[in-house]
Amino acid sequence: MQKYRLDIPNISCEHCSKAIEDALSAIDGVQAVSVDIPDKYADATFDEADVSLDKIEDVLKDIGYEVEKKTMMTPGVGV
Ligand SMILES: [Cu+2]
Repeated sequence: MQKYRLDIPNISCEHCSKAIEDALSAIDGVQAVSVDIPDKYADATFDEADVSLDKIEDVLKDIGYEVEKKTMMTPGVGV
């Protein structure tokens, strides 16, 4: 399992948060999504056997959100 924090500068409101959560939750392999509106990031937890970070970025791009920076937040290897 991998967890990444994705900085997305154009997150601005509840609507953005909902759109991102819905789009990412619909992807096979994505386990958890949480969006922070004031700090403009989304945390995504996913199984890298089912989905790649590239795919997640593509889906975000399709709905109008460009990922500016990715930070690995995975708590431990093999978790
Ligand atoms: Cu918005």
